[in-house]
Amino acid sequence: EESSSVHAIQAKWQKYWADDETFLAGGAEDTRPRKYVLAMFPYPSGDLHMGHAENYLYSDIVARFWRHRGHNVLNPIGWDSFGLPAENAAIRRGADPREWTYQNIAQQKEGFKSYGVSFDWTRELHTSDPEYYHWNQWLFLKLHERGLAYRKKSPVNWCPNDQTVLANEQVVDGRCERCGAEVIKKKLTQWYFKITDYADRLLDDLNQLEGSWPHKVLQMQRNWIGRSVGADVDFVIEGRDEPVTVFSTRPDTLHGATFFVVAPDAELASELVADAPDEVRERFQEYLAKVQKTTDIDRQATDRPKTGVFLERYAINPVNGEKLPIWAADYVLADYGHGAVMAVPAHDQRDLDFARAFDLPVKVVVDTTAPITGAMPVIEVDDEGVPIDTLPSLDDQHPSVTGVALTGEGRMINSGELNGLSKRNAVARAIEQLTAKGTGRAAKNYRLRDWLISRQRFWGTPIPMLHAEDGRIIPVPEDQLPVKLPSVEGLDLSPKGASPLGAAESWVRTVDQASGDPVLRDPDTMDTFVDSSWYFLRFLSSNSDQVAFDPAEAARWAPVDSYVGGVEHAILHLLYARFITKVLFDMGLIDFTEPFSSLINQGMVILDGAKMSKSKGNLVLFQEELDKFGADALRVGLAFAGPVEDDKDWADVSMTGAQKFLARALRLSHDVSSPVDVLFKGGDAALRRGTHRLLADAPALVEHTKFNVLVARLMELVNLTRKTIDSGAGAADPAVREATETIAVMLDLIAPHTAEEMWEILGHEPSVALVSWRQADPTLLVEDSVTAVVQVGGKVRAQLEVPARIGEAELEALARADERVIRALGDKEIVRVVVRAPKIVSFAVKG
Ligand code: ANZ
Repeated sequence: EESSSVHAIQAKWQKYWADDETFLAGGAEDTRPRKYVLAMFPYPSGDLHMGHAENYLYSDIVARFWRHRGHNVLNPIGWDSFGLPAENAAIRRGADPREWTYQNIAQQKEGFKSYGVSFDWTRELHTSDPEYYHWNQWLFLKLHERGLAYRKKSPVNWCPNDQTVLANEQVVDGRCERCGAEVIKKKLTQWYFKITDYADRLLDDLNQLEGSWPHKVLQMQRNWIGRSVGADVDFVIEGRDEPVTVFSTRPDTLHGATFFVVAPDAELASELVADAPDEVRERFQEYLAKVQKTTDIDRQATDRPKTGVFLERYAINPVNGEKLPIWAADYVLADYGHGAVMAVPAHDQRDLDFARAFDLPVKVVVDTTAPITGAMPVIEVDDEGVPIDTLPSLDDQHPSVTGVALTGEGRMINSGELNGLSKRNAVARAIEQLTAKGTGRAAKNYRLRDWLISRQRFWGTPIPMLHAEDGRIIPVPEDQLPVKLPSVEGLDLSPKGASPLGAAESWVRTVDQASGDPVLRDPDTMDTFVDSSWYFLRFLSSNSDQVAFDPAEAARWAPVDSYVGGVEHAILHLLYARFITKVLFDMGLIDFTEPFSSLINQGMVILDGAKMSKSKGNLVLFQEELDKFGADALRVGLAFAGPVEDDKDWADVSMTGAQKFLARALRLSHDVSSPVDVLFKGGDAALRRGTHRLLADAPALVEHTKFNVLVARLMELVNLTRKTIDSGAGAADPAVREATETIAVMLDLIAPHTAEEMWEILGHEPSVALVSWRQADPTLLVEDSVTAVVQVGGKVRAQLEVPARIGEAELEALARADERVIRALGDKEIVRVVVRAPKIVSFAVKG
């Protein structure tokens, strides 16, 4: 019976909110301060799950909070609805990916509505609608105009299972992020976005976010961008016209270079062995074949025995003319730096391992035992005044003996003019010398690669480019956008290594309007991370067919004030969105350079300590929990389950506890018997203090995302209110109404249906969601109160609730002001006052 009334209350208020349009964001004329609250939009993979329940609860709490604080709040929702799962499901069933996608969207939409999320539904978007992907294509053309979208042939990550390329960011531990298949390298011509042009800004602007984004996420982004600072050094190669450049973070160690290594799979390696003796060439080819089957992860593993082939060629060290043997070895990667290194085994562990494996010389050029602080070392002497050799000697530490490279600070030796300099000064000096001689220059290098955006799949945004027979590539004119996806009818979507769109003859074959030439459409679709890189701006103008977004609206609402989502997006999505934001800034369309001012990462909902999954059969189903306990109990259960960023074990969550709490809160509103316009003055002091302490603390609790603490505090206040009703003061005490109204207004963040119902029962008009939070009365915020006893002529006349830390004078003043004390004193003469704060005030009287 209770459950059916919970569902009736739910339905009643959900209908009210929809009819009333309670959660629509105010327009340009709304003068309240604005807040843009956003949860990462969902992928329509099926029903909502418990992860969604958590994610959208948190953003909803924040959105509701700012409405109560007098803000005009935007909290929109849409679907990230292109992508592989829809396509794979369509292939399995021989259906249209559209059907699966939009059916799931409808289902999830119902889920959100029955969960009581305060979305502005008028801005709903789906990235798979032509009205949306039109603007992906526009964005592509803009990037192309600015030289930021380009095609190149290079080795790409290829998922043999999904038969499509993957961005670097989508390869996790050498495997496809989606399906887990081992990723291989394939040489293909593909479209790229030039994110590397923005590497410095993407890195440096992270400082703006310090304190507002989780530290871990900032660090992951920094590592991903991976800026190294050092020098490019040119080496002449014997018998080759052009010098070869290497990148080094340690140009100070140039005198310690004893050999030279090229990546076996770099073109340079094949070129260098082209004229080598047959035997060398064969050995190299054999090695190369092996290397091509090795993942980059394995190649970088430090514990792997070093392998390589001597190419019987030599490089000349630009600082001393020494001949360095050139090796091909797989610990050097083809696509980092210049694909070749100067090897300094004394000071680089990888080079040292290699030198020891192949018996190559090791030359120390930094004395790491030398002090670098400038202070003279203290030399201990024995009884005869002979120095005790306490400092470690360089001989004992020689890397060829210890096998440990000397990577620490020290002073330069065996390095000509650099001798005596500290490592840091030597780096700067070496770069000056190289620059002066024209054999090198300061250089930076990044781990970040350009963003590969072509995908050989159907269910995505068509790339708006045309290919002429003569090889010209022609952008589709803006006024001909969107290039819509063709019907799926007659197309074979199964992975074949080429885009299924290529087979849609009547779609692929078209005519270039300008020249009248027959042309072919680019058959690839865009990585769906393009869709999500700017969607937060589309919400601001989601119904416009004239612009991607209105810059005036962006100026009003963006950047997003609070962004809520999973830490699994710490790199990919957030990096791409930051990049596109900077491009739009450079285009003059927005006036900010970071899209998300603050970021909240939620933990996972787990069961019995394990991640929930269909295959493990340990799923807690959102819809089942919702049907059984109701939206509010589910929301309370989740909010109370622990700190936002922690994983929450559903086995530890008491849903019946959540239900009971809500029933107790609701019952309070039924019991309140004071009139709706009663003044909140007087009444039970302890309850008033409880209410005002919560009023004082709650804003900071929400702003610091301590939602679980807020629930606990609400539970406390519900109990205290009940206790007050039961203990004499009764339901007519204005303090009881004050507490119950406060509970209703705050409970709206967590349990909005119950809150609306309470508010109505208490005699108010809906919606409680738009009621401002009251200020706490500072006089009621005294902490740790104790009871002080006031005696007059040896008799207890009054008991006072006072702060534990009250002073003697203040306590005496309070006692003298108390009506009961005034009455007891009458017109007697006070002969002596004894005050023992905070416990006793005793008046000795005469007459
Ligand atoms: C000489 C040297 C001496 C180096 C020394 C280091 C220490 P990070 O910090 O990751 O940027 N390197 C350059 N290109 C490479 C490639 N394609 N594959 C593998 N290693 C490569 O590393 C930069 C250092 O990694 C460079 O500095 C180079 O080795 C190596 F005591 O140059 B160094």
